[in-house]
Amino acid sequence: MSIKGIVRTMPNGNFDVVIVGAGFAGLYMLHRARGLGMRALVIEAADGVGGTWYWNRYPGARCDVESLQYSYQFSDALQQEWDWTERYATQDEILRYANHVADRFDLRRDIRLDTRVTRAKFDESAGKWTIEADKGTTLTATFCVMGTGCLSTANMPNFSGLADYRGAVYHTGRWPREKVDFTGKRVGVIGTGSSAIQAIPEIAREVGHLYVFQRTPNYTIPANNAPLDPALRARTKANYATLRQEAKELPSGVYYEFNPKSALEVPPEERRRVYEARWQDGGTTFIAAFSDLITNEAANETAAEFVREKIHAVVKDPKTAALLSPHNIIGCKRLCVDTGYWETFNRPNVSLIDVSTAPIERITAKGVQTGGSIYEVDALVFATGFDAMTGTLNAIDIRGRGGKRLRDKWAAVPHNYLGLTISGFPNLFTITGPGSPSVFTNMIPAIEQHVDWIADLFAHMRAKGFSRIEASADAEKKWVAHVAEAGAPSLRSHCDSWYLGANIEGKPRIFTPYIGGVPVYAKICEDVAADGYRGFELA
Ligand code: NA7
Repeated sequence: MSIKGIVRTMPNGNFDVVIVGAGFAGLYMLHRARGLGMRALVIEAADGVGGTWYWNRYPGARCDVESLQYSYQFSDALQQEWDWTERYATQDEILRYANHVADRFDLRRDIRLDTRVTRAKFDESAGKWTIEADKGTTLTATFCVMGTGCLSTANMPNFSGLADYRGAVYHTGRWPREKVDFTGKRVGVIGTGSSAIQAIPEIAREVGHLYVFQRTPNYTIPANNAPLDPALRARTKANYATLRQEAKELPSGVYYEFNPKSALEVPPEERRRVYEARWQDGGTTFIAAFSDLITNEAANETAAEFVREKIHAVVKDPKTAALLSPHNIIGCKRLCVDTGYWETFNRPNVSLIDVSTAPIERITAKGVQTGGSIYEVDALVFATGFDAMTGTLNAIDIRGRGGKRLRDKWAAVPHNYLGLTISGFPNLFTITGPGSPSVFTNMIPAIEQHVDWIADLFAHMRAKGFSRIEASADAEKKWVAHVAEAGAPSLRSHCDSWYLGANIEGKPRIFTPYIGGVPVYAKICEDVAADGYRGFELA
């Protein structure tokens, strides 16, 4: 019998903790809960572990954090034995890593795959959560931990006529397991976000013709990806403890070199030299070229202009180069990292279609209609992003005290305390939830910090004989105000991106992640715990 089979035969039942999602958050939470001797179960919608890296299998998918940093640090044996092969790991390699972790720590026997959680309801009299999933699964648990990820609910624009389209339809965030063969086909990619920017160069190499439907041009920095230098890998492994600690002391939680100077305090030649060096080095470190790129519009414009010049230098057709050139804040939307993106637009089999002024009107049986033309395509790739950070939690019918629905509570603002808990929803935890640094840092260490905090809390509750914890309304109110206050100085909180929910029609525009920096945030969490879990009611 397969391991999956064994898990599937587990009866419905009562657990100390039910964890939703078997991505990096769910896997580590299970490991820690088990270490505390808790009866724990992970429920996962996919038929494999890996979360984001299970779903985002589109061509060219890679992490934009360097592989030596994008990994767990809770087990030194694990970080010593695993060998990343490239500077930026591919989706495939990261998924293999997640599977390795699941095997190495014998996690699979407590993971129920192929099961989607639909409801979670807090029963006040029993002090337990009832978690319902498809296939008739009903579980009860003292604690419910959501490890549902920040970018896991695909955004599928509701274009009229889509149902009539006769070609194949894909979403980058729901890519099929089997290889999609685009050889010689006419393919349309909708979107020019991070996923599209990674996928477009790969797809262009295969297709007969590629149409890229661009609504907003985006900034991207070359990855300069390469096989990992074995000497660097060995050095990093030898110094992992120090390097990980250094990363934790940086606002982004990622160790790259920060320049404390303002972009405006140095002469233009010096500025250009710094940008060029960062450009050559590659990756998101570009945005740390000067200290004020994300707080001062004039400083930001110097970086934006540098990238626009690069686009014009690479893209041969000046009209296409102009169309590809963004004029918004660089770093407002998450800075993309690419391999050969701008160069792809020099290919004769690639056309850039501007849908900024003439939006996509409809999808016809044969293709995409915009600006009075129909672009006939055999396949359509939606690289249209996600209902980020709150979308997946809101898609589950989560009910707290008094039957209050989370979706209703979050209708205007995703109220939370520390991005980890929600007042009115006792014993419920959101790993890398809204109001925490999550997407502004390195996700795996951010996950570990949350899981460790939750596990320490479980241990504390057991030691003190508590079985229930809830954030107070007052602590929650203050935290939401603090998140907004921390976000205010950043240019990011004033421009359109999925950080604000601006990509989803009708979604309230709230700058959702906590941008006060990793060390500040970690210290707050530590202090809250040290202070007897300040802001919480324990019973
Ligand atoms: P993103 O960054 O949200 O990008 C989605 C893209 O899809 C973006 O270019 C959108 O244009 C475009 N889009 C969305 N809806 C439409 C419609 N209706 N018409 C035309 N174009 C549309 O998602 P990604 O998956 O690329 O990346 C998400 C994160 O994953 C990324 O930031 C990394 O952290 C990893 P818009 O800009 O809204 O005009």
